[in-house]
Order: sequence, then C-alpha cells, then structure tokens
Amino acid sequence: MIDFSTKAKNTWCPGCTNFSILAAFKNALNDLAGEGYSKDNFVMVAGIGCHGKIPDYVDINSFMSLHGRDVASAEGIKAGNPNLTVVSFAGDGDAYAEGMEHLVHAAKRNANITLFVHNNQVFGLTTGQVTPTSPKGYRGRSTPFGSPEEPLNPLAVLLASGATFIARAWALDPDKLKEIMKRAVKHKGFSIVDIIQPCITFSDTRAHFKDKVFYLDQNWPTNDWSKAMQKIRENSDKVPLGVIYEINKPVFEEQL
Ligand SMILES: Cc1ncc(C[n+]2csc(CCOP(=O)(O)OP(=O)(O)O)c2C)c(N)n1
Ligand SMILES: [Mg+2]
Repeated sequence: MIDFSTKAKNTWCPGCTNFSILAAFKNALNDLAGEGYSKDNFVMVAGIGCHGKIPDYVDINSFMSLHGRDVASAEGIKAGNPNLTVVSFAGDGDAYAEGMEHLVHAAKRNANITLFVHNNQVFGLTTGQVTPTSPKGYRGRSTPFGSPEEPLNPLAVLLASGATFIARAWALDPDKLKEIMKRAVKHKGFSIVDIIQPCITFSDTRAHFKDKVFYLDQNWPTNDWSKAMQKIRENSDKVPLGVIYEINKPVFEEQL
C-alpha cells in the first residue's frame, strides 16, 4: 500500500464527509498505481473552498487554482503535457457557479481530464451561502427567508454540452466511490463525477439522502444518450448513483 498522506494539518470540520472522499481517492490512487499508472504522472488540481484543501492532504503533484478556475487550469496542464493524468477537484459553487463557463466548454471539447465535484449544495468555506444546487427553500447566510429558486441540474447541462462520461456518487460509500473514481480516471475524454457530499455544518443532508440514493442496475445502458438524459432529469424521490453515461469520442488534446 503506497502511503499518499502528507504532514499537513487537516482543517476540515471534525466528521466532515470530505474525509471519506479523501480516503476513497487515496485508495483509488493506490489501485491505479498497481495497474500501471505512474504516481509521478498524476496532477491534482483544486479550486477554492473546503474541497480545495484536498491537495494539501495527498502526496502527489498538485496545483491550487482560483475559485471556479480549476477546470481551466486542468485543461491547460493536460494540453501542455498530454502524458499527465489530470484530476480536478471542485466544489459545487466552484464548478456550477463561478466556473460554469469553463465546465461547459471542457465538456464540449472533450478535454481528457477528470473532474470530481464535492457537491454539498452550499458555499461551505464562506459559511453557508446558497449555490446553484441548493434546494428551493434553503436557508443560509444569503437566503435567511429560504431560497426562492429551483436548483440547477448540472448533469443535464453537462450531458447536453457533450460530456463523454457522467457519474454520480455518494460520499458516505467510499468503496463504491473509489470504483467510480477509478472508472472516471480511466475514461479517455472528459469525465465528471458529481459526489453528493453533505456539509455537516451548513447543510446536513446525511439523513435526507441516506434512504434516497440507490445504484443503477449492472445492465444500465451507459451508451444511450436519451436514456441518460431521462434518468438524470427523472422527477423521482430516488437519487440514482453510478456511471450514468459513457461513450468514446476523439479527445481535444489529440486534435490540437
Ligand atoms: C472569484 C472568487 N469569488 C469568491 C471567492 C470567495 N470564496 C472562497 S471559497 C468560496 C465558497 C466555495 O464554495 P464551494 O465551491 O461550493 O466549495 P465548498 O467550500 O463548499 O467545498 C467562495 C465564494 C473567491 N475566493 N474567489
Ligand atoms: Mg460547496
């Protein structure tokens, strides 16, 4: 087992569900190293937010970007040296608010990078303001009377934009999360994993999601765009997890 820990002091809240994402990622790295991926070829990129501290806690090359600019930085790193395995970590505010234009275009051009979104449905680090994925009625620092807006469905936007790998995961199931992370890294092209990551301090949705999440069937047809869109937009009380969509298409860096 390779030790990917660092000496940095961890400053997440005690019990933060990001610890589970960190553990899953380290285990995924360890497996991938055993499958021929070079530890030295990995680069992790992050935005700004609670999620953005994750590179401090993993002993691989990393680049801490600006808020909402992690995807653009990851694209630049990959275009500059296509031999690198580039994995970006973003918050929901980071990816779906500030960084949305970069995200849509990275999906459109099928940049060969992987994005893990810590979707806690809140601007966590800045103490609980509403983000594009906060539920209607969410009460936080900027919406004390409840958010009047319907949340955005980011996976529908990304599927429509041309993403070639779309998955959803649950932070509190690190074993399955690890497997989904590995598939996303191995996918050639733009891959996104939206990780439902309850913020225990400002939006504690652990109990809410616990009984709602379920894994898609083994036989789910991952290459069917219409079925994927239907599943992503399904108006249901249940939240599907796993790889929802995956196809092969030429990647941006090879066509440059
Ligand atoms: C351009 C810019 N806008 C705003 C901020 C302030 N800011 C820092 S972290 C943050 C919230 C991050 O929320 P999210 O991306 O969801 O990550 P989380 O903290 O929830 O993991 C904001 C708004 C900033 N640093 N830069
Ligand atoms: Mg957030």
